[in-house]
Amino acid sequence: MSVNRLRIALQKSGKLSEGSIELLNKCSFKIKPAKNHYLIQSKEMNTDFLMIRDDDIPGFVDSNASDLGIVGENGYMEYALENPGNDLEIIARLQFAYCRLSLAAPEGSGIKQLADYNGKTIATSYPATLADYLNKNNINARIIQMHGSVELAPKIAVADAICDLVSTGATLKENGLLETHIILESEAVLIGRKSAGNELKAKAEELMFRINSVIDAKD
Ligand code: PRT
Ligand code: ZN
Repeated sequence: MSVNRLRIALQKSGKLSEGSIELLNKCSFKIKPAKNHYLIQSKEMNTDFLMIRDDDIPGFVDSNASDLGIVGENGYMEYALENPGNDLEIIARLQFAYCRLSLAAPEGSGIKQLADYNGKTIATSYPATLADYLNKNNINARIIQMHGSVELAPKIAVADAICDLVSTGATLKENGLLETHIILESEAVLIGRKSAGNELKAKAEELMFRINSVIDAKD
């Protein structure tokens, strides 16, 4: 077999994709995304970029369908908690796509302190991360998983409160929700496998050398 190509999974389109592509293009990769292209090949470091949904990135890397991936720390954390014994590690924090995973409750609901969440129902797209936080803080609440529009859950009486990603806070405000507790601070991270062999580890280091030069130039 010829020398293995380096496989890097990126979000195809969404809040991580632009930042990921911009960062890598500053590292000379020349990625030009196109609508139906799920594979983008680059001569630079003989790389295959796999353009997929962000939710699929941790699983791709963990199961060796990709060598590296760029994902939100929140997505990595959810996967890691859902899959104990996984082989993933964070190789580097990439300083973009900053956000936080927070608990928020409707204005006037009376939910302010963490203890106020006892006995309540909380809607979230991050059930494992929320359950872990609630357990560690001895809070007993029911968790409802939603894959989108989490901020609408209290309005339609599906939940008393939510746990969702926040960036500017505008979405919470528009929906009459008050942020009460930050569960996780997140940014884009480069992930890989702990058990990766020496050849792959060396490639990841070379990539990090390039990425760090870009990040350092920005600071
Ligand atoms: O299609 P695919 O599954 O790939 O994308 P997606 O829709 O699941 O994810 P996407 O693109 O919305 O987010 C990808 C990642 O970007 C997240 O996992 C975070 O790591 C990061 N990120 C950074 C954010 C935000 N900022 C963000 N503001 N992800 C989501 N939001 C949403 C949030 O859910 C809420 O609806 O934006 C809204 C809040 O924003 P503000 O500015 O109103 O507070
Ligand atoms: Zn997603």
